Amino acid sequence: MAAERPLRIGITCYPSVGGSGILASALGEELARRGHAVHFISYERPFRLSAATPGIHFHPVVINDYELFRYPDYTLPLSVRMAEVARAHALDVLHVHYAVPHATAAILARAMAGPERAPRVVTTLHGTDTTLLGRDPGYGPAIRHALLQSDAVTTVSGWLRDETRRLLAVECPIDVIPNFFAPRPVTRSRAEVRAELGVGEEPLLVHLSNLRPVKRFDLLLESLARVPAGRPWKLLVLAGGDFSPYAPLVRRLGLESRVVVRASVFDVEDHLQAGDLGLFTSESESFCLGLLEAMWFGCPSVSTAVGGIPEVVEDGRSGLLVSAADPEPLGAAVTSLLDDPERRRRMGTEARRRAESVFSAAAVVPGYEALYRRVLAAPAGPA
Ligand code: GMT
Repeated sequence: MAAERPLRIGITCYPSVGGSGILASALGEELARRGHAVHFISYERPFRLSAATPGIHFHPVVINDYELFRYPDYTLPLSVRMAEVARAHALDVLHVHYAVPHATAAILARAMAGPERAPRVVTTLHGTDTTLLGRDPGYGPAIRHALLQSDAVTTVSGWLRDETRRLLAVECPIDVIPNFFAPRPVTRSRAEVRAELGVGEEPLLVHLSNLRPVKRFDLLLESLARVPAGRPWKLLVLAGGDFSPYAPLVRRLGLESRVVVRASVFDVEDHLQAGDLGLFTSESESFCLGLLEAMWFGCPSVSTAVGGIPEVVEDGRSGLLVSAADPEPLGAAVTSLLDDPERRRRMGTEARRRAESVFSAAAVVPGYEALYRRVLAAPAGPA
């Protein structure tokens, strides 16, 4: 059988710190490694995108801040750039991550590219594009239209698929393709990183997120305050957002000597290998990429059983899920794993095994390639 031809794929995502941009960058790199040509289109080069991977191209979107507009517009310049890149590089597929405004821009770009050069549009929903913006009457109808006009729609969990159907009433097929993580090699030893963090033999809890209110970092701190005094532990926070609003609570709970914060860390792998236990207390989460990143480094986790998290963690095997947003049971779950290093290690091994077998590039990226080939084989237009 003849080998399938490499594809030309456009990817649009948010370039700044955030799970959807991290996932899109990793996907682009993996697709390029598999021989496809990958064209990123965004207002900045995504921060996690390696400069070294051959086959990756970056096309910046230039935004003019015209005085006559009260609010600067990104959607139209983005759609124009998408159409230019689609024509110039004969894109097969335009894969947009996070619906707003990327999916709407892609639908417009597809129309502008013209019938000969129109790429197929694949939209991947990541979370608040459905759960927050999908409910907003100022956005919901535009998101729904863009989804119905996409050649394919994917979500990062079954939970998000169901929420999308419920909130946006879209009847089109939705494929669930989970997130994956492809860790880069570490550059320092675990011992070096722990020494740099001021951590000795005590268990190191890790939390990584943008610290937005949905992450309920306040609940996380309150839960740790319930761990009985005398247990040795520290918490490493890899903050992709502003930590300062939480500093007063850290002080009030007397946790100053326990909490180590590192902001906008690029060598996330170096830091994750230093951890022993992940802690995530979000009130909503379509997937929780940070939790998966910790699993890759053998960290079991304690987390709230919300959204797509139960699809990532098997309760009692690779971590502990707590159904109530309540510091008592969360603190008790943390304490139980602090007190039982053997169980923690067993669960950590299981977390790593699950990450490798279910959420690795090798397990997930072929699903995207198959989806691209499927939409290319089908007549153009909505699924
Ligand atoms: O939707 C958001 O809140 C932003 C988004 C992002 O860009 O980080 O986070 C979502 O996408 C991530 C990557 O797929 C998921 O891991 C997060 O769970 C999800 N966030 C929420 O659902 C709150």
